Amino acid sequence: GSIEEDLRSALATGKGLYVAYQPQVAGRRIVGVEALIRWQHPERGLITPEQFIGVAEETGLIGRLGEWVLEQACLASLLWPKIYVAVNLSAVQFRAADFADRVLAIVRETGAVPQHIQLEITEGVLLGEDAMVIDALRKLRAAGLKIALDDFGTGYSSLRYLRRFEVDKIKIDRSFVKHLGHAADSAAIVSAVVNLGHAMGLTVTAEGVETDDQRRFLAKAGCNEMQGFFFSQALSEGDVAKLLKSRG
Ligand code: G
Ligand code: G
Ligand code: MN
Ligand code: NA
Repeated sequence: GSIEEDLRSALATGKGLYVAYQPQVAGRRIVGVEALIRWQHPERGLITPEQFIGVAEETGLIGRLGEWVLEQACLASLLWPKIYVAVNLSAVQFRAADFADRVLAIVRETGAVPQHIQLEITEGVLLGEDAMVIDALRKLRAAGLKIALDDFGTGYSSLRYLRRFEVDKIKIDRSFVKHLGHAADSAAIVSAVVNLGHAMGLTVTAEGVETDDQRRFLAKAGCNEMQGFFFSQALSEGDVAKLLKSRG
């Protein structure tokens, strides 16, 4: 069938879709995980989110898909009371008038601690700067959820959004981290973003950390949290539990 048909039935049956969790660390401690959706397609094999999130957005399936991921993440967070679980949100999800209420209902129904749930949004969510989005973010934060600006620095008005919207954290896009050590401008940008984030009282996370050199630079620059293949790939729920246990 088409991706759309197959996604529809995967959502209806719950077969093939699952969530992997990539650790985020502060120093040696695991402080959180990012929920990343995976789809083991019956014929096509493992399909990446890039291949089906867009389809889900175009076909209106993203609402259900997003709520399913959030529910899984909230349930998983109950197993790991010392860390937070971050969930990616599509800009399309925000356009539903009752978006914040639906998120809060899922958090309540699962029994998740709101302070342990982070929502990762991109500039796409903030485009247009409409009052509805501002209200939704305010409502979610008032309930205790944390908001992270994902892929920070890749949009064309990152700084403007930082001033306009209340967020808790910025995630420096992995494209900047990737060039640390090769391009002096990346080092300057990363240092400046860390300082800017701190001046605004935000937590600063770096994504895509793959080498110890990158980790050392980021630590020296004062980056609060890091995520990337240097620490861990995205793991199954069971493997996260094992890792947390082995690390105390
Ligand atoms: O997991 P990584 O492998 O391939 O993810 C690729 C992209 O898909 C990233 O930009 C990530 O933010 C996005 N993504 C992963 N899981 C989800 C999800 O549950 N919802 C949305 N909207 N995007 C996701
Ligand atoms: O856009 P977002 O930040 O949500 O993207 C998450 C994506 O980044 C996932 O596809 C995940 O697999 C990928 N990712 C996580 N760590 C690394 C890394 O160290 N290097 C690279 N290249 N990608 C990573
Ligand atoms: Mn993300
Ligand atoms: Na990102």
